[in-house]
Amino acid sequence: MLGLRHYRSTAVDLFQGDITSFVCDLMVNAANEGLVGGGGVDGAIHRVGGPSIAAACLALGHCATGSAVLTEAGLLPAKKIAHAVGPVWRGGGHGEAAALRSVYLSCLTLAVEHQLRHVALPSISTGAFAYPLEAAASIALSSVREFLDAHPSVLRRITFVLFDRPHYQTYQKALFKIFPETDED
Ligand code: AR6
Repeated sequence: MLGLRHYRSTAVDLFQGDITSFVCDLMVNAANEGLVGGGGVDGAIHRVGGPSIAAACLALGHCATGSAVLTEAGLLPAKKIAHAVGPVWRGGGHGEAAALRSVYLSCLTLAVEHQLRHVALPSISTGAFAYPLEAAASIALSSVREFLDAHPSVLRRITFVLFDRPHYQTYQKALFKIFPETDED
């Protein structure tokens, strides 16, 4: 299958489409520090998920760049939502790469802590936050690999849900580079 790898007993795969209709345990949102909702994935998640998600975000109030917080999933086809705050691209010299790695690791850590075994993630920071796509895809997939090296056999599936063809193709290249072949251990 195109866009699928097995690594340390976890499937890592790619899907092109709208994350709000993707059935999973943990759905990741690309949020902002104020958790106030916005455009892109965030707008779609709040629109489809209904007002209980905004109420839960309001109660939490804030999430630092590079980390993620959990809320209920409202009407979305997931058990929980992780509101993940990626970095705004400011030229690359302001810790953007470290923050992007950290936000992916935070989401996966929350998944393990809450026994959410199928995680769906968007391409964090590559929309309104303007992170260059190729570099972001490489960090996304290498963070997943790093996480699976440290936590083998816990998560069942990690799916990147990419909205458009250029994102899908760029993530596919990164997937094949970072996971050169399926490991059937
Ligand atoms: N499903 C999957 N991917 C999507 C969807 C969707 N429904 N909609 C957009 N994308 P962005 P960021 C893609 O801007 O860069 C918000 O206003 C989109 O094409 O959603 O992290 C927040 O409130 C792009 O590839 O997130 C923050 O203020 C990717 O998702 C800010 O934007 C990320 O684009 C966060 O910016």
